[in-house]
Amino acid sequence: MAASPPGSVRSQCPYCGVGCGLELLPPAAKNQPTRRDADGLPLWGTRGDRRHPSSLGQVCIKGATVCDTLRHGRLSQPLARASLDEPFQPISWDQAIDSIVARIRSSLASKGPGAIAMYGSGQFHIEDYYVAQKLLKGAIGTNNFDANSRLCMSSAVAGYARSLGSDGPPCCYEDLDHCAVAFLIGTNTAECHPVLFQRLLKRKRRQPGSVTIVVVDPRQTATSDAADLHLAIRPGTDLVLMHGLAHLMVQALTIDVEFIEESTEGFAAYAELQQAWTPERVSRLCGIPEAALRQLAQLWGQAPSVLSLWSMGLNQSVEGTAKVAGLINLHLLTGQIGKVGAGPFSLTGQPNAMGGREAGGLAHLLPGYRTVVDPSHRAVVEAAWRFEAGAIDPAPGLDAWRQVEAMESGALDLWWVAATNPLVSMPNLERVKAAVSRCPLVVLSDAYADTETAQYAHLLLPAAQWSEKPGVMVNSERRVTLCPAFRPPPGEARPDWQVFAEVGRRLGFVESFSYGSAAEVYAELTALTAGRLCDHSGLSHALLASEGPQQWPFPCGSAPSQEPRRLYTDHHFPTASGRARFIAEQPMGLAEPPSDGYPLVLTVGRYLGQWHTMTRTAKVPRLNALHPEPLLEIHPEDAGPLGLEDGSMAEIRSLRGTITARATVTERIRPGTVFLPMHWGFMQEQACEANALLHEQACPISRQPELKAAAVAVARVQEVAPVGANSSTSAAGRL
Ligand SMILES: Nc1nc2c(c(=O)[nH]1)N[C@H]1C(S)=C(S)[C@@H](COP(=O)(O)OP(=O)(O)OC[C@H]3O[C@@H](n4cnc5c(=O)[nH]c(N)nc54)[C@H](O)[C@@H]3O)O[C@H]1N2
Ligand SMILES: Nc1nc2c(c(=O)[nH]1)N[C@H]1C(S)=C(S)[C@@H](COP(=O)(O)OP(=O)(O)OC[C@H]3O[C@@H](n4cnc5c(=O)[nH]c(N)nc54)[C@H](O)[C@@H]3O)O[C@H]1N2
Ligand code: SF4
Ligand SMILES: [Mo]
Repeated sequence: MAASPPGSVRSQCPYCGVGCGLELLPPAAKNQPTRRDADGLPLWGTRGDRRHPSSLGQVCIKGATVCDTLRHGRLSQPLARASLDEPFQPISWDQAIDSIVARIRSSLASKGPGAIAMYGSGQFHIEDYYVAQKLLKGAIGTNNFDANSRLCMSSAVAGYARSLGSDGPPCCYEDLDHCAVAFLIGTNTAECHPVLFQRLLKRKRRQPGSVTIVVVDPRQTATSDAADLHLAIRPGTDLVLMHGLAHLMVQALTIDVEFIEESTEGFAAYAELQQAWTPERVSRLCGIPEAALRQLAQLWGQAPSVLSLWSMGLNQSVEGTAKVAGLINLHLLTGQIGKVGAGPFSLTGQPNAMGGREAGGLAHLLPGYRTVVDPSHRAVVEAAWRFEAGAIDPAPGLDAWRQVEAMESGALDLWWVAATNPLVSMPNLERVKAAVSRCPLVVLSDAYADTETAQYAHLLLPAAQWSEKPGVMVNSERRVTLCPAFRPPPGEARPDWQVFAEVGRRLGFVESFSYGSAAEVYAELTALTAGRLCDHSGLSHALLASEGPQQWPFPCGSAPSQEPRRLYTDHHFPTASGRARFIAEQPMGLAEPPSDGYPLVLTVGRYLGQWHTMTRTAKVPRLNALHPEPLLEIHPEDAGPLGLEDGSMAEIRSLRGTITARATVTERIRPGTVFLPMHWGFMQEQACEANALLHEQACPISRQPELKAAAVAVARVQEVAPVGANSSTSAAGRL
């Protein structure tokens, strides 16, 4: 291993939920060419941190280029305007915070706390998340704090809680080295969690017979290219597939009767439900050969260990929670949980979406995996925060989409958006634009200046981002990493938690919000997790700095260790009975199935080299070169009758809008399904607002919208637009 140069810093990558360890190399380090950033400051170098147990020195192209994104286009001072048609003017932090506090006070007096809402992000550090909870749920008295995790992980959160009694992925990355079957469903791991995928591939290359990779995705992807078995199911039919697998495994008696009897409940109802899901019916509904279904059931049933990995292909659905439960059912049926190489493992999207869950960062949660509806949970948190009993509202607050609806109806006075870009990432974008335009005060805390959401804000607050503020992040395998500050923030940019704390103090809660450092904030949070499943109480900034990243549970007094920690190895679950629950739910299918007028299903996802709304990755020429433009994937059987050729421009229409994109005609997608990337918002030169086409219907339990499917029609655009002049609904929305 190359020795660490003096002054190098260890941190976690601030992109995906794999949470790889990075080693940041100071600009003056030997062998580093001196490159400079937008301000002429020397650039830090990046390499994988070999001592980080989650990634063992590996890093993907986004992690490797993160330092190139840190300076360009930053917001460096607070900016304000009275109305959306005026230009922004610089103001001081004092004035900015005064105007927020004045609005909160006037809203509290006229409408009550429900007129105030914050929409945060899995890209917050855990300290940002925590102080935001305390401000909204404690000091202001509204649970209207939600995060973009609602669009991302909320079905996994709800699914784990329903089936196992608590949120919290039970597995470790090390399970990839031991599983006999890797079941990848609704995840393009190769592009979205690249370092994990490479770990699996490397094993497969070294010992080809040791693991069988199964991928379930309506598209052929870089992930399915490595699969032994790829089931290109019809979008939205995953729960049908899972019931079909259960049916076959029960029939073949490849189930774990002892585990079912001793560690689960609800089996009878489940066994009855899946009787109807015969292989013939399932293969017809899913649009896959019956032989492939049988092959998979046999594989799973006979495997000594099955590890399932999933992400948005399951979560982003009107039956997202049922799909997650459907997958967990299969693990309970076969006893594939709480042991090495096995378990239902949701891959977290963002670098700290996990930490957000632990800090209580959704509208129904409180810190320490607690909920607002539980009186004893509220009492513990109120006491810890030293607010009066009853300070926390017992009703869940507005989730992401309901915040939009509240703006639409005029119920919200203040919408504070932080570390997310909803004017690209929310569904039904034209409706979002109209709703946001009605809100009297829209505040945006962002690190970058020209985001789509900034075009709809009145007040822009410059955020110090990763590398400029110390804080903690938690990755998909429950590993907690300290991310130190090693560069100065630009201009007047401040850490988000400091801004939230300042608002709390100016509202009169001086003592509750007088933190001296991020370490103090973290210490307060860890105390609130003591005795809970997500126990951080033995962790601190100091311990993480000296001992390196640690997995939770880490109760007070735990010895630091690199040994993998798994949950539920004793087969005892945090439900009332101590047993895990089978959930018997009938599949419902898509909220908006294809119809005569809109005969295709549009699905929307990601490219390897771009991160969400491109505020960071679009600043790296190497990443842009990987994907020069957004492309509509369409099968030749669908493209042919439309006269659509490879490379021609297509118009894509849904009930909510019309956009254009260049078509790539490919057999890699299922006939009847088309695909667009989510990344290119209306501020991009090649705007392609996929989310203008999507509807907002959501899972009734998790409230996660169905961002993976909407019915569309595609037509050929007669005039081929020159590259860079890609028109879209966006033009109308651009201010
Ligand atoms: N490069 C890159 N990596 C990222 C991100 C990024 O923006 N860029 N974002 C991060 C975040 S926040 C997240 S949440 C994750 C997301 O990670 P993934 O969920 O892996 O990514 P997506 O591309 O959104 O969707 C995954 C796959 O679901 C498939 N799919 C669509 N409909 C269905 C269906 O009905 N059933 C099944 N089985 N599959 C379906 C799509 O074809 C797609 O290939 O990625 C993280 N990593
Ligand atoms: N159709 C469709 N839509 C989707 C999805 C999909 O698969 N399909 N995926 C959904 C999912 S899973 C997700 S996670 C969302 C992601 O969607 P967004 O959250 O909207 O995407 P990002 O571009 O990551 O936005 C993060 C913002 O935070 C800023 N930022 C970075 N660091 C900091 C910081 O420390 N502080 C502050 N204040 N700002 C910071 C960045 O500049 C950027 O503007 O999109 C969702 N939308
Ligand atoms: S796999 Fe994810 S966490 Fe790891 S370097 Fe790539 S983007 Fe960063
Ligand atoms: Mo996500």
